[in-house]
Amino acid sequence: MKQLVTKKSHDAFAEACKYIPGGVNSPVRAFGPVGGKPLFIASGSGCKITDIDGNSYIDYVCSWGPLILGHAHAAVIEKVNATLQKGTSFGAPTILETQLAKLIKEAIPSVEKVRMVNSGTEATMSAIRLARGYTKRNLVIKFDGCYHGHVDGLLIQAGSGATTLGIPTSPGIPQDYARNTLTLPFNDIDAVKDVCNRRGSETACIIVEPVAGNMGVVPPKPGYLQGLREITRKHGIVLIFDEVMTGFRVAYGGAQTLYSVAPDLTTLGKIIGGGFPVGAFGGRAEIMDCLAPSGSVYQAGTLSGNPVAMAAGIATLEKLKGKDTYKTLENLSKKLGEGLETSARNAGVPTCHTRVGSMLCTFFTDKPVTDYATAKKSDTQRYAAYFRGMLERGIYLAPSQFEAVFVSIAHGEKEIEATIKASTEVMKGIK
Ligand code: HOZ
Repeated sequence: MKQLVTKKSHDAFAEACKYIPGGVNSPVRAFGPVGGKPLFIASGSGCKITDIDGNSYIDYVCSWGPLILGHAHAAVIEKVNATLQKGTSFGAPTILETQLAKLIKEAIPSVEKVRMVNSGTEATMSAIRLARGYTKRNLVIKFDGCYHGHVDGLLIQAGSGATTLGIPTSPGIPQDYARNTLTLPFNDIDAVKDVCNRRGSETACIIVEPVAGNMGVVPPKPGYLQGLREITRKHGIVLIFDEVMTGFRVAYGGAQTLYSVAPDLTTLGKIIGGGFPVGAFGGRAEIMDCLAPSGSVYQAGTLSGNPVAMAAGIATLEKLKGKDTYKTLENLSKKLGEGLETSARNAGVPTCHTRVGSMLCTFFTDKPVTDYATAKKSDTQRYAAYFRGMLERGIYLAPSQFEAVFVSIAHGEKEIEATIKASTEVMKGIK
């Protein structure tokens, strides 16, 4: 293990802090909860990233999920380059938008029509407005620890950075917004039944990450998603699956095909942009057609459906469609998950390991993690020590206990083995 020299990153961070709040453009990146300072990245190739001091790491953040093909994949770069030469934005339709929409519809049968936006946050915000417009109801039900972007009405008991930084409900959200959001424990179907029996007729939508990925990775209990489908159908509530993280990740058709539950609306992002800023929301045509200009629910965007981003998304999905992609991802991820679990067990460190496809998590707790309350029992100091030990050995994990490990098809057996070896060493030193 060589001593990490990160002086250039530290200097760059000090400079960034002069101009950017907290020195970063998204809070979890600041490394606050794991100690130390963020690394500034110079380049990425395959499953590796290199910082501006020249240190190279096996990357399991993968830009927080989008880079399922790895960094700078040749097919993506080639299509993006070709598209760039023809212009970067027109604010008018291009054929690329329809091509990506068609690929999404083919992959996710519940999506009959889809609208492109610029981020996952925009997708959930728009899907909720649409659900409200469609049902003419106001109430939204979400689940503790699920994160749906930084939308006002959804930043209540939210996961991801909000949990990492201990901000359960952000200041700046008017009481009037918060009043229209009910939060319930994830994986507790009786709680949903109970609330819907009392307030179902006021409820516009239930929004859920079908596999929670922003309080660490928490899979749905068997029958939970089916239960949500039955309750929402009974009460005329729009069921929204937030598949920004899981879409094209846990299966080509997302969590909804993996668990065979069709929501009314789906939000997407990350992978469908191939590393560019993209989001999308889609679903039943009857609901989607309520959007302007076919309907009266307003939603718009100058850069929505941007040709360069569409090109990256198309190249990524085309590649993912290839034979055995998800089998390869599953095998690599299984090996990694089992190896990490063994490393903890052999060192006597109490941990709970979760995995759905190529999304994994090591929670530093001895109890099973099934929801936000149990996820929050994790020892974040131990995670921080683990994170730092792994980083020193060239493994780049998310700088927060409450995020996922993402495996890409660019990771190979060699990197998985190196990661397990590093984990074995680090776990031995965890107090
Ligand atoms: N919301 C992302 C994690 N779930 C963080 C995005 C970022 O910092 O880039």
